Amino acid sequence: MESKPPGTRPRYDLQLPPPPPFLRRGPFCDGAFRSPLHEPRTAVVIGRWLGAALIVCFLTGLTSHLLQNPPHWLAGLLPSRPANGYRVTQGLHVVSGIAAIPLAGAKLWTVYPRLFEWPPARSVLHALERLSIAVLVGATLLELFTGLLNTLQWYVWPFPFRQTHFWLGWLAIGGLLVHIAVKAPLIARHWRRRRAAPVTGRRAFLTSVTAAVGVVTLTTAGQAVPWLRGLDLLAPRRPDLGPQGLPVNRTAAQAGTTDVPADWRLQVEGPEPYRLTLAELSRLPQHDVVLPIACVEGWSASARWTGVRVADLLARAGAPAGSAVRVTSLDAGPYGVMVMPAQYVDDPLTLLALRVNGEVLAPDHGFPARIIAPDRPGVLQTKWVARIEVI
Ligand SMILES: Nc1nc2c(c(=O)[nH]1)N[C@H]1C(S)=C(S)[C@@H](COP(=O)(O)O)O[C@H]1N2
Ligand SMILES: [Mo]
Repeated sequence: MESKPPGTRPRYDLQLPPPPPFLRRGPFCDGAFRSPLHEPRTAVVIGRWLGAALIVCFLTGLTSHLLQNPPHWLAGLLPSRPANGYRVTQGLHVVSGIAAIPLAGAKLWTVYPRLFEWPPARSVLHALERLSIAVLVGATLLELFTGLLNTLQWYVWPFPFRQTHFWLGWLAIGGLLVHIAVKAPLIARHWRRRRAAPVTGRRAFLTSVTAAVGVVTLTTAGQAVPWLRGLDLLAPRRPDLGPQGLPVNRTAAQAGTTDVPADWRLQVEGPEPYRLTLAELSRLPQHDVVLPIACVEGWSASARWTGVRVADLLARAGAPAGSAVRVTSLDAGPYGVMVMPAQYVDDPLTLLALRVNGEVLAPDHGFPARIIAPDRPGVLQTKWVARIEVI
């Protein structure tokens, strides 16, 4: 048994000299941390789960960022299939991010006595290592916190969410990789259960952490995973609640688009520009597609959309094949203008939708016309479309 009787300082892999007498109180006193679970095998087991969750979260977040704001060289290479690709990566992003919250709590609890390690730094290298952990912990906690609040659309900070979340993600993953590299020998030593010393309570602790992860995952994943919908108790959205059985992110009232001007025309700008009334649009060949809206805020929901193919609208404007478009909404807000690269324009699933689930679009879903395209973030599924320009 390596488990120590209460009353001793946690030892980990090194023997620490005690702090000076005047500091030996609170967390610095002998035996301040009584649980035998502040030990490396527990830290390694939870660290593996947490590391996996953070890596999945980072990669899917990067995917989301690149899809929403592709750099110039990438824009033309993004695939428009599989049609629900973004739904899957964004669902994984939010599920792994939420699962990481209890894991991060458990991991920090396991290792936090080391915060009071004495001396605070034994060498320049050791000081750097501790600094990298400060970056890792700070960036990860802020990242998880801002991400969770974003699913609630609750922006309590003065900085822009997306850029902050993006750069914090890089800091966190950088800190994580440095941490794994530095701890590699320790991790290797405690990787296998066979070689780990038994510690009282470890199994119960790990079971509790697994249960906590299971509960937060099962009660929130339903915002994106259809067959978990019934358990969706803690997520801010139910994907089947909202006008026409579909959630709304920004309502027509918020966007100031409740009253569509009586002289609304879809304006198509290209070599042969033209304008169409809603009645004229509805007389063009209509197509039905089943596509999800997958919001960057974590929820997704599928619907049956009916409307005109964007490719047909462009052909009518004499646009050459392989044209990209700029779509402008009646909404003057930040998502009122959207650029769509050619591969989405050409995809027969990409519609200027006039109807959803068999009904004329509700104002909140973009009446009179909205874009719906495969494998794109919800934020680019522009509602209240006024103009489509070939670029
Ligand atoms: N013009 C405009 N279109 C928009 C938005 C917006 O704010 N303005 N919000 C987008 C976001 S973030 C999402 S997730 C989807 C949601 O579509 P829905 O409200 O019809 O479900 O619409 C998108 N289209
Ligand atoms: Mo969204």
